[in-house]
Amino acid sequence: MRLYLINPTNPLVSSVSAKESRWNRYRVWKPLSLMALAGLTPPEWEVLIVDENLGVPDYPAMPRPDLVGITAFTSQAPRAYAVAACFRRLGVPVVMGGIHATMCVQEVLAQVDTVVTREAEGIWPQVLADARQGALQRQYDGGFAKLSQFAPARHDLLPDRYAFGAIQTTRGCPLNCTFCSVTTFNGAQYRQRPIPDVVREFQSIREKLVLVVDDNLIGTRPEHIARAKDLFRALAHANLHKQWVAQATINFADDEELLTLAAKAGCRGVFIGFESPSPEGLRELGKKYNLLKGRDFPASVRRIQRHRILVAGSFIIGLDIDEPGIGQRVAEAASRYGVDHLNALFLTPLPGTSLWDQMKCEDRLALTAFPEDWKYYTLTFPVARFKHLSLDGIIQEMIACNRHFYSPPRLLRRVWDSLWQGRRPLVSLVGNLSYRHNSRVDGKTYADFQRQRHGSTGATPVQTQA
Ligand code: B12
Ligand code: SF4
Repeated sequence: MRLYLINPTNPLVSSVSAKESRWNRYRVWKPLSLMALAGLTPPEWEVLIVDENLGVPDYPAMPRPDLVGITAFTSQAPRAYAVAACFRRLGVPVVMGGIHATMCVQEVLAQVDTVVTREAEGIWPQVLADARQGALQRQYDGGFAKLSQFAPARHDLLPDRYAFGAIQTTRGCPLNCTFCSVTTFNGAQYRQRPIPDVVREFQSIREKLVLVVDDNLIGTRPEHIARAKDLFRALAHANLHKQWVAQATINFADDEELLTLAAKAGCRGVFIGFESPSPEGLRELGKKYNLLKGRDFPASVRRIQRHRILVAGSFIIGLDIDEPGIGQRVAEAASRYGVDHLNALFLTPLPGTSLWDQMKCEDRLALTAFPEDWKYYTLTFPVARFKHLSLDGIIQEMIACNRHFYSPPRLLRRVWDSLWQGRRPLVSLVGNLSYRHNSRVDGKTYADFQRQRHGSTGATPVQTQA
């Protein structure tokens, strides 16, 4: 039995396409969902993982599979449907799972033979058994998996062309921020994998650099932090010689011992969601952790950096309280906090979030020609109607934000600080140049976007020169 597992590309997310530039090797991340599915697949199946970010194959010319499994974030849905149609024309049954299939079941059912909602661990062997018998059902639900029953992901199945390996150690988040899908998708309960399993799987990863995909590696409660410390001790003890980056909330900075252990275990960078420069913005987004009394973001960032861990800060532009000038304010806040990289994104209603429910109810979704328009739901296009910012206005704010933060003097200043403080100046330089390059590409992309979507509205052409 032959199984193809496919990660569809989104041509609009050019920054993750390996072919566009050599640097993109550092931004093409492994599709861990498919590696996890492969790990759950019994040996009688011959498995091939196709990551279209590495190139799109000529499917009809390949040996005919018995089953195709497709994963998709919402922004990948249109391409996922094109791939599904291609295989269905060949008479091959197609199963789709992952976040978009879970949030938009009816839409996906119209495009594929079978939909698997939520996590696959508890149901995938059953789906495969049914497929073997030619008795696939239309819909399965995997529920929330017991992480102690995780099969290790198949790290051997993808080619050697990624800079980063990938691993997951926890699932779920209790915080339920309005714009985020994680609490609905993976549940409010924070579930952790047994530490020996994580260490073993880490050992099986070829790459020296690893992305820990957990939404919040250290969790929120004292027992979560204690477990994170145990995990870091175990990773350091295993002497893996890996360097890794992870996502965490700002409470990562609150515990000196945690930081010391993380650095010893190989942590070299964290992505932290600061989201908004103002408390009103944080309240609007339900970002409770950032609102805790006495929170001092510059001091928190410095504490993390003292352990030679880089901080990438994420902010969202387009909140109901955001007015003209927000782009500059975000860039100034990010500079004041002292983050090494800034990742500014448009407020985007994604299906399954409370933001989606609110905006849909208020008739504020601007791009609704679904499924085609899903390709714009990448957080890098404005897809909604914003309270105080027009479409042109918010694009100009985004450009102003990146232009300010990644201006040559500020960029050099950050690299100099990194050098002076004995951190990682080269990584800082490369990261900053690559973000700057990307924001300039985005400028051109916005111009195309405006022309295509709103050309008839007389939109002002955007200024792309940094
Ligand atoms: C790692 C990650 C990335 C990596 C992607 C790596 C990759 N190629 O997969 C990078 C950094 C590139 C990325 C980019 C983006 N991401 Co992202 N990302 C994640 C993150 C943190 C973890 C995903 C992961 O690897 N999980 C581990 C695996 C094992 O779990 P899984 O993917 O859920 O798969 C399980 C099930 O879903 C199911 N399953 C999945 N696929 C399939 C297929 C079949 C056939 C079956 C049966 C089952 C099945 O089985 C798996 C095992 O249980 C999630 C958060 C989350 N908790 O999901 C956000 C998340 C998926 N990302 C999100 C977003 C919005 C994006 C971006 C659009 C925006 C951005 N700037 O971040 C871009 C999109 C890029 C694009 N190509 O269009 C949203 C998606 C919401 C949505 N409705 O689409 C999430 C949920 C975060 C959030 N805050 O809401 N992301
Ligand atoms: S944004 Fe982060 S903290 Fe908020 S719900 Fe999502 S994963 Fe949890």
